[in-house]
Amino acid sequence: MKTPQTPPVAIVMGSQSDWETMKNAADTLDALEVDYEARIVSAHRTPERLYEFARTARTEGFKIIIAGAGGAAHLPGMIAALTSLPVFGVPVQSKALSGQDSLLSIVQMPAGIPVGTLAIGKAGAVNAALLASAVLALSDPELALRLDEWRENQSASVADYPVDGPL
Ligand code: RP5
Repeated sequence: MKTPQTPPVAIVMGSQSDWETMKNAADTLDALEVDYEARIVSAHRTPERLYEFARTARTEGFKIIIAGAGGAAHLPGMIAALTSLPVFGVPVQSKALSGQDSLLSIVQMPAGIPVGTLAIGKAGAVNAALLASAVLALSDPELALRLDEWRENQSASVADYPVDGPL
């Protein structure tokens, strides 16, 4: 059953160590005034938590799941296997392989269970939040306006000409 307190977006990550990356998704949602809940759910270390979260996500009231993980990054795919909610995967930059392992683990889903996969690291986390907001904005005109404003501000922040020296 949908509870009014449940935010539309769940940000889940495989480890506390992923938060430095996934906080960029949270900060972007904050800027767009989109509510979210952030949780640590490890496919490997807390598989029962993963099952419980993914199986109940829709009835809890979540609409979109942003899932970040690194290395053998099964989290986004396993969540997508257990719920038909949209899942956006963020490959966290790993130490051993700089996130190439995370990217390939998340992006190469077999046909039938989609994970919308973003770029490795901060860019992916920010864009996952923007994409989630764009989907929610389909049925939220005020959010659509905030998203347009966010883009206008981004455009305005880009200088016309490069300058020498540090920024
Ligand atoms: C993955 O293993 C996590 O998503 C994290 O990116 C990676 C390393 O986790 P820690 O060893 O830092 O907890 O499951």
